[in-house]
Amino acid sequence: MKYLAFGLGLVLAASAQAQNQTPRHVDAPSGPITVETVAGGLVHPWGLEFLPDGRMLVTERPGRLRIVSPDGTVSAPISGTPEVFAEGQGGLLDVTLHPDFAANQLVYLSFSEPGEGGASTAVARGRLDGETLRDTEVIFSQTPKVSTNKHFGSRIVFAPDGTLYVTMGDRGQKDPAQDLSNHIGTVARITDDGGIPPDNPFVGVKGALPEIWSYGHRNAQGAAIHPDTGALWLNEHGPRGGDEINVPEAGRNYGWPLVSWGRNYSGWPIPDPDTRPDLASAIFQWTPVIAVSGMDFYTADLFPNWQGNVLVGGLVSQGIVRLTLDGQTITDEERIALDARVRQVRQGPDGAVYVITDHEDGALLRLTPAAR
Ligand SMILES: [Ca+2]
Repeated sequence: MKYLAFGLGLVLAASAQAQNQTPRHVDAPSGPITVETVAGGLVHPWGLEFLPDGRMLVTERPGRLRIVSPDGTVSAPISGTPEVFAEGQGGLLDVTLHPDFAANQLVYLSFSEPGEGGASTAVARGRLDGETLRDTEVIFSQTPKVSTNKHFGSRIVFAPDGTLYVTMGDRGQKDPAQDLSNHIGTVARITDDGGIPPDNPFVGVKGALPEIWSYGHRNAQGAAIHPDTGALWLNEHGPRGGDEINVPEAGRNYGWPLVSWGRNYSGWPIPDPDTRPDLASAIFQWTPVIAVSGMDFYTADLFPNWQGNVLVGGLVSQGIVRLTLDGQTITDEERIALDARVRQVRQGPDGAVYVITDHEDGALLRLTPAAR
């Protein structure tokens, strides 16, 4: 009994500490930043979206969707979410709102869908009603399903024209990323109900799947729409070396596994050169890798010097990277250390930068400028 009481005391002390965490300061190269923990105790959080009322939707990879209030209150899991394949890198992944959410309450989720042959990336949508998703339906499934548990990609972002981009990984299969008869290693572009936009590049092309927007991607886990051009930008993991930022154009081939700035982890050579004139090249690459995940453009006033920059998360680099742009040219790079695996980085409606840390005890962080 004595042992039990001692154990319980420790648990209480630990959770009390987590609730009262004081903001910390990070001395970034461009100035000090205040980092607050909005909510902790999230299990491998992956996706983050802002509701119009100021609350936030956060996915947990094992298969839960939660609502986090600005005061840090975390809801019970939202019911009505799809069954997920929660192994390895798989599970409940990204979340986004329909552009007309205020009228239709539609929430979109990407996830690893179990099924015949293994699992694949899929997109479901449902209508948020309190803490329930109603009429949840799967509107897109990557084909084929395969038995690996990695490289699901899986960011979902709506374009200004109302179509939905779905980034997908190569599922560890490599060569099929060059084969247009499957969705392996592609970005798909679909309508809000999973249909095919008639102006997709491979509509009517024999042997190609009509959802495909671009291909030759290895594992794109960050994506955002450029605020001025409306174009999709994404980042994708390289192998040993060669994390990339790409600006995928309709129908183009981004090269994996034909070319890469990286080398494979074991035995399997990637031919030189790093890119070829017949393939679309990345606009930026990191070697050694930062293990890219998450992306957003910064357009708010709170960090005036960050306006027009792109923010990228790093799992291995344990922080965010702020890139200054001139068109599609990266002119400066700042590394902001957060000492945690960053899965997603988003600008919030208040102009603060929100960060999801992907750990067993993961967190939702809020970054604001600190007084010098
Ligand atoms: Ca590439």
